[in-house]
Order: sequence, then structure tokens, then C-alpha cells
Amino acid sequence: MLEKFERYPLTFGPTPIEKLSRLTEQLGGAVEIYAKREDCNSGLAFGGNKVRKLEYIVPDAIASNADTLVTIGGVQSNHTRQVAAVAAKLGMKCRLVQESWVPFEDAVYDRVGNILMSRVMGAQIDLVDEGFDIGIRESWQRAIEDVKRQGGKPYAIPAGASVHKLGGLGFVGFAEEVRAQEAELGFSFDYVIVCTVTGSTHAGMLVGFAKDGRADRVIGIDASGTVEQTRAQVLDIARNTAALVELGRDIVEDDLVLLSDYAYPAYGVPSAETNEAIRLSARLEGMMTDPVYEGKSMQGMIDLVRKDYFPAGSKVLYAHLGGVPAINGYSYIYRNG
Ligand code: 5PA
Repeated sequence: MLEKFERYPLTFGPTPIEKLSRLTEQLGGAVEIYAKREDCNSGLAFGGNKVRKLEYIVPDAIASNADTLVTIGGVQSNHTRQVAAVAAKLGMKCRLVQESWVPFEDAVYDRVGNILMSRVMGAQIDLVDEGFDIGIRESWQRAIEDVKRQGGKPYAIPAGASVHKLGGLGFVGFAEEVRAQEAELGFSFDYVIVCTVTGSTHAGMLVGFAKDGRADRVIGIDASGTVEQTRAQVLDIARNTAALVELGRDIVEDDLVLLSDYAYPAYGVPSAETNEAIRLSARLEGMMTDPVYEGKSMQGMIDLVRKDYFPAGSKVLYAHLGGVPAINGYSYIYRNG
């Protein structure tokens, strides 16, 4: 589906799929759980889901002759850290706007994890007060103008690399990769679990899996807490991406499954159940997830298995999208494990 698009390789190659045997057993064994490890996809500062998206955006950035990548996220944004790493790798400058998206107070929240790495990789960071919003932000537009004023040539990447004309392509590639891996494994997955916030990860998967009739088998777990805005954004990106790849059919509302039950109490704040899910997968599988994104989708998947949402015999693929560095900003919660 992606042959006509230029890709700048930033990942190691196809990401591994592993069976989570002990988690499967713990949850009764009727539903088989696998993980696709996007968290191990690249040597660029711990990688994660944005690297796959950026592979299709970087050729456009290079063609524009930009010298500075400008993007935006929360204080512990994984996206901004991955853009900082890509900028370093390309020999570009990086300007990051980091808004106060998360109402979480930890003494070192703005010193550790993702933001620490972005600083070490040389990004210029503007810490601003604005709260959470996945839309286009004034603070980001100000930073773009500021780069221009200083004689630089900015390349603008929106939050999560999502509302960018090429932002959905990377995860169309994810679906194609899963199809190739399924052919090797000799079976196919009945469901894919994905954590959804700014939307292009889910949107890309939806378009990629629409090709073989599985769009609504992608189960989005909302972690934004603003689910209607996220739903609309996923649909927009999916429609734009479907047109780009010439999917040959319309994307309809029923293609999108987005569950809002696990985002509480707020974006970036884990519930007791999120923390239980993080501990359970860590202790059974040695697989770390984070309190902002993947812990919530892990919580959702575990709850759905327990509630018999998936028919017995289903094979479920958990897309592990990265994000573990942020757990350092939540050290007090896990002081005793
Ligand atoms: C993020 C996003 P989308 O934004 O594409 O929906 O992906 C959600 C998601 N898992 C899932 C992890 C580990 C993520 O980092 N992170 C954002 C960030 O600024 O890091 C874009 C919000």
C-alpha cells in the first residue's frame, strides 16, 4: 500500500511479535495474547511509535531544506523525545514546545525521563503553561515563527506527528508488516489493541487493516480523556490516509472502535487499575509499560479479556508503542514497586 511513498529508514526493521504466555495463562488461557514490540523498534533514544511515523515525514522535511524540526507535546512527551533524536541523527536543530498537559506533581517531573534525553540530545525546549489539547496549538505556531525570526528554516511537526498529511502512513506500514508476519506464523490475529491519543497510530492501522476487512478489529483504548475530539481526529486522519494510499473504499464511523473506559482519572494520570496492569505485565513478562499510555491500554486489554469481550480462542495482538521513559516522572507511585 505504501510503494509510492518515500521512506527514510530510522528503525531496525520489522518489529518482533512475541507471545505473552504467562499473561495469557494468568487470564485463563482462553484468549492468546501476543505483543508487537514497537517499543524496541529503533536505536534512536529508546524508539517508540513516532519513529515509524517519522520515516515517512523526514523525506518531506529534507526536501523542504529545513534546518530545524519544531514540534510539541507535554512535559514527558515521548513524541518530542523521538523528534529530538531524529533531528540529531539528521544533523538538524530541534525546537520543542512542552506544555503542562499533565496535572501530576512529582518533584523531578520536568528533569527526568523523556525531557532529560531531549535536553541531552541538544533540543531547545520551551516549557509553557498551557493545559492538554490534541489540536493545533498557538504555542507551537509561536515557536515556528520564532525560528523564522532568528533566520532558521523550520519544519513543523504537529503533536504526535498526527495531523500531518503523511502522519498516518507509518502505521499503514505496521498493518502490512503484521500481514507478512502472520503469513510466516501460519495464523492471523483476531484483534489488535492500540492506545489512542492524537490519533495517527490508530488511524494508520485502521486504514492498513481495512485492506483485509479488519478495520474494526483494531480496538483503540483512549488515553486522552477527551474521547470525542480524539475520535473525530482519528476519523479525519484515517480518511486523509485512505485517500493518499488509494484504499478504494470510504472510511465510515463503524470502522472506528475507540473505548473510553480506561482514560480516568485524567490524561497522564494513572488509576489504581492502570498501576495494577503495569505491575502485572512487568511481573509476569518482564515487559514494562508506562502510566500515561501503554499502562492504560494494558489495563483495557486485561479488563476486556476478563469480561469475555473476545470470544474464546481469539488471538489478540497488543501493540506496545513505547513510552517507558516517562515512568521516571512517577517515581513516588512505584517507590515500593
Ligand atoms: C503515544 C502518543 P497517538 O498519539 O498516535 O494516538 O499515539 C498514542 C500513544 N503510546 C501511545 C505511546 C507510548 C505514546 O507516546 N504520545 C504523544 C506524545 O507526545 O508522546 C503524542 C501524545
